[in-house]
Amino acid sequence: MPYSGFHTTREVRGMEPGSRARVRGWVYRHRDLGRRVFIVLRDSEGILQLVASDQASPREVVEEARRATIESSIVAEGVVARDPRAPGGVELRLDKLEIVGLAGDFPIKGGESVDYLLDVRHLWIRSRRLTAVMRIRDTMFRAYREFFQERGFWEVSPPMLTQAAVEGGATLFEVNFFGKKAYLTQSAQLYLEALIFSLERVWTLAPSFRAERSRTRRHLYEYWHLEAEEAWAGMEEEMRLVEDLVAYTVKRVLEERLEELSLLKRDTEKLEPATRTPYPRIRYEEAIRILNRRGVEIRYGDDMGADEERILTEEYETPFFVTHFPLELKSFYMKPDPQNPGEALAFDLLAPEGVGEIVGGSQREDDLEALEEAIRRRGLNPEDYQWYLDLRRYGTVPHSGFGLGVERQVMWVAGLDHIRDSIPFPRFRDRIYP
Ligand code: NSS
Repeated sequence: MPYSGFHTTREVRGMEPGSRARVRGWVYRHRDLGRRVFIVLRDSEGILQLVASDQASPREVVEEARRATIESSIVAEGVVARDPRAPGGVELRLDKLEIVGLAGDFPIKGGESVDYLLDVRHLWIRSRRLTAVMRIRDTMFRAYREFFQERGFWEVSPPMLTQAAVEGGATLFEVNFFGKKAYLTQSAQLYLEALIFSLERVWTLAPSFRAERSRTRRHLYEYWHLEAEEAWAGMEEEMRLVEDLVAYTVKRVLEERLEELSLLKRDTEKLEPATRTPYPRIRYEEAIRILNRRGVEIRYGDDMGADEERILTEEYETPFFVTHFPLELKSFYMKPDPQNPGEALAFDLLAPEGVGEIVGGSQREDDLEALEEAIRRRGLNPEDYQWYLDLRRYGTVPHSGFGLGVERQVMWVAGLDHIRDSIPFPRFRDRIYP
């Protein structure tokens, strides 16, 4: 049989009984009842029951169906019939079947441990659960791109190999670059800042790398980072951009990926409120007061970790901003609030349901001397940042930007309890395989 001119399982489920259909895919389930063999076929669009029976199918088709092991690839042809017991209420009664790739004993049978499933990630990636997440992820990528195109942003491509830290030295991955030290990028921000002086509004979607010290349910060592930077924008404008972006992408997923969300048993009513803006805004000092009221021992000036964020998220049904952090908690490039110079014009966006921070953004320090001073105060070497300081030497402008952790957003939208399943091949400290 040729491998073109096929129907997807989804198309077949919509066809009239009695129509002829040709399908191709992989054996997802297999049941041999002697005179009848049931195969549930999986393709990128879903599943479909195939039946080969002594009564209705040629003998060699029944035999071939019997031989088709789990995860064998097959092509098949037959007549569409309704059957309330079949998944989706439709089955295909076969008169042709060819095994294309006969599978050996498949190493995943159900009930395996998380660690084992990470070892065989290259096979587990075929699971319906991960397929649903990957489709949601794709919808978000499309939505990001459409959003920024509609808003008049230019998409740019910063380097992954860099020469200085953006987000502090502690999480830098070092690379031997022909005998010189280089690093894997933590953020494209400094390069995006260089690009706003011509393009004004830029964005990118690229990997970032963080040698995180602790293993948590929301940290990856390699993640996808959506970042945007705008000339002539202050913190307020930037927060409006961020909430519009997040609301837009959630809306798109709710419109286009309901089947996948349902397969993942995601309660979509909990996502619905996030499609409406504006999101609540609280200042850092207010967040500290809320936490104290909830019995958390945290003082003004302390950093909020995952535990504190989780408690805060219980106060809101939508994502919400925490703003005006103490300057010393934040990165060197953030602009102090002129009204209150001990606080940064910075914001985090926290996702509800315990997820916590998905976006970090700020207005940038645009004054040359203040920026040099901030670099020094953090024990960084201004020599490493000369090109970045040049951006303040030649036509500096007020500007703001942010970074969104794509996997954090996928984790929240898809309702995953761990970040590992929001990316096809997660990188962890103790494993870079597969
Ligand atoms: O460190 S951030 O908070 N901010 C920046 O990197 C800025 N330079 C971005 C910018 O303004 N252009 O990281 C931004 C987001 C953060 O809110 C998380 O959602 C995500 O990046 N992030 C991560 N996701 C997964 N794993 C790890 N390790 C991780 N680190 C940050």
